[in-house]
Amino acid sequence: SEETAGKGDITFPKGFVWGTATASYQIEGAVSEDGRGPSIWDTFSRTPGKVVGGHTGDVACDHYHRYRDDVAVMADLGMQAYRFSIAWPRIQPDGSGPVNPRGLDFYERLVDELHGHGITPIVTLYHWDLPQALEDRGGWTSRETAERFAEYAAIVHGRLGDRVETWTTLNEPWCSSFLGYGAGIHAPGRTEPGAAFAAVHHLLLGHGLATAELRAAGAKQVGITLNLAPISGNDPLAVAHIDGLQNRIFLDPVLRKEYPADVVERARRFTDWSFVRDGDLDLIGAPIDLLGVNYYSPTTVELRAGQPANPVHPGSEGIAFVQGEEERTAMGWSVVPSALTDLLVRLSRDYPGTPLIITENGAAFDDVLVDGRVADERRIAFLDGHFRAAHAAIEAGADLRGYLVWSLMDNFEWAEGYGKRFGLVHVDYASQNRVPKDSALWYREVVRRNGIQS
Ligand code: GBH
Repeated sequence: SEETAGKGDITFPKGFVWGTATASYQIEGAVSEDGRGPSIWDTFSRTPGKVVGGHTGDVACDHYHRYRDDVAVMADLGMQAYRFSIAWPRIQPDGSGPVNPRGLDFYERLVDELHGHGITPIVTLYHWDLPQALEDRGGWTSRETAERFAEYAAIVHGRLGDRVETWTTLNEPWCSSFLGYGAGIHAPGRTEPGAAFAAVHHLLLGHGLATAELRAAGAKQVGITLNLAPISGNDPLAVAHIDGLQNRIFLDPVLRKEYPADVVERARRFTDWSFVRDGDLDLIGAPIDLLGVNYYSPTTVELRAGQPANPVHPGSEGIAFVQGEEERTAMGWSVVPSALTDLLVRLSRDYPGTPLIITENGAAFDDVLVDGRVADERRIAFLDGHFRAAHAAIEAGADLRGYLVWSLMDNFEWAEGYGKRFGLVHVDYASQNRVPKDSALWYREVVRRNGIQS
């Protein structure tokens, strides 16, 4: 009650949704089971030198076989929602044509298990595991991939549409395009800036075409998840440059039906944008019900003569990326909770009218399992700070509907392999034992109270 509320207490709006998130290739394993075809991440992770330690997702958390246990863990933790992704190569092993019913069966079992425990499923249709057969025909640099993606979306909705209300099309198209086709840090490992811009457009077109399919099929809520970062710095043009490449190149087409003119202009040295056709932006900018925000860390830039381009931001010569004295996670990312407030407030100011949900936020730390316990107080402090920052944004008027922590459990951290642990639940990769960390038990209380009691 008001009387007993302490000074540092915060309570979220009624109906605020709490949960966790994962992605198919990072947790499932079972890469050649039940008719799954190869994805670009199978190929990439098996290419020497691409992933730390030569790790692959072949076994990962073995979630494909242990999903019942994992749902039980979520239920024990009082989770209300679970965001997971569907592996396209399980549904269409060749990326197009014949459907593999055993792939759909798995996700139907998972969704039913979630409902059986009162947990709301939130489906991501694409979290980076493109069928290799489509990459062989150009991947996201090809318009065809966008069209195939829409067909795949319709197939999945056809099976799960009666039991899944919330759909997001893509996870972080920035990573797929700029890390995958521009910098080569992610699959498919191409290093061509021009290809990265073509991938941006075809990913967004895929989102638009899939959204149309989902709408036609009667999907209740449709959205997209972007990895957004507040950009700051002492030079407004440098800030605008990186903000354009990181944030506006996705936000503006989806929420304003246009590419930002300054980004289009600067990218002309890499592409003539001829892949953008009449009508594409109307599809891409069709209304969405929910914008998923993945937030990890802010970016600070400054002008520095002679600075070579950062390969993840084509054309960024002369701009240096700097970090302050803030605490860093095991990934080396600065911990700045206030930047989350800034980001959410900026989104509601610049792109009003679209409800927001945090589809990922979390951190990797050097966790150790001692006597069956992980005392991850740094993760508790991280989440406490970011939950408070989200609450401050709501108080400032942001329409934030929920918060999904990355991640339910330790998993395959892409190019970093298994060494980086983002989980609320510890995974022993030898035994596949799951142990909720102290942060998971702390989070259970936050969810139970719909807030923090300090
Ligand atoms: C998300 O990516 C993914 O959706 C998820 O699968 C992944 O496991 C999780 O986050 C943790 O990484 O690289 O120094 O310039 C987030 C990817 C994180 C990429 C922040 C850009 C900027 C810091 N982004 N990163 S840096």
